[in-house]
Amino acid sequence: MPTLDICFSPELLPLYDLTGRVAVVVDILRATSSIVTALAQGVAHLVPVSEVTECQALAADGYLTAAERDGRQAEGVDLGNSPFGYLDGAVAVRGRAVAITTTNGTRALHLSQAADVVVVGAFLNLAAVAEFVRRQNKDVVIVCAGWKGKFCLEDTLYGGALAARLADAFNVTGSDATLAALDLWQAAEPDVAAYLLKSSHVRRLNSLESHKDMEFCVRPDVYDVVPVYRNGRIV
Ligand code: 3SL
Repeated sequence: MPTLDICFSPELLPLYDLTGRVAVVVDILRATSSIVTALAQGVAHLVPVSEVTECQALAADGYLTAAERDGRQAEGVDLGNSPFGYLDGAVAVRGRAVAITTTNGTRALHLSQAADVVVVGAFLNLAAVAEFVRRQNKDVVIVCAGWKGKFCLEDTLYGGALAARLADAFNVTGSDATLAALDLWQAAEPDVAAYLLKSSHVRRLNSLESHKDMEFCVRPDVYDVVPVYRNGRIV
């Protein structure tokens, strides 16, 4: 039986061997939720980059630009990091390619490239990712983006939710990280939004008046897209 493990922060990735494994990269608030929403709304592909300047430079190649730092949209770009940027119609996104940089999510994607397959996970596509991972029949590491290298509740909750969905087909009891995430998930459901009110990221987003983003990002199974990060692109 393949194993499912959870890496609580990109800082811990050197302790994990991703070779031959599937990495499910998650940044519930909000990078991976926004990426899933973008592709579900018809974005052609996304290119995750490290720096805001790199992102801005790609505008010359026809890219829409999406950049966030400390929860706010960076200067001189088309979009921030809210999933509603892809939904509210203010920017026409269908068919466009998007260059994106965020504080933690795009970094976690870059650091996970040693995996055989890198998948973008969110509550929004939980069932679709679970189904995709099942079909791969490989060991899985869920890579939590965290916040500036630190543990965060919302990504860990997602890890617990995905582990619970895959518990019949994967060994989810082999690591304390997965066991802890499963316990956390049990403590939080069914009202994940209420549970997350105490989290530091939700307090941070609320101070930026982005509460509706959190309520949207914890909705399960809204989209059936499974974004895969390969050769520098998320498709
Ligand atoms: O860190 C990230 O990648 C972002 O998702 C953070 S925020 O939700 O935009 O504040």
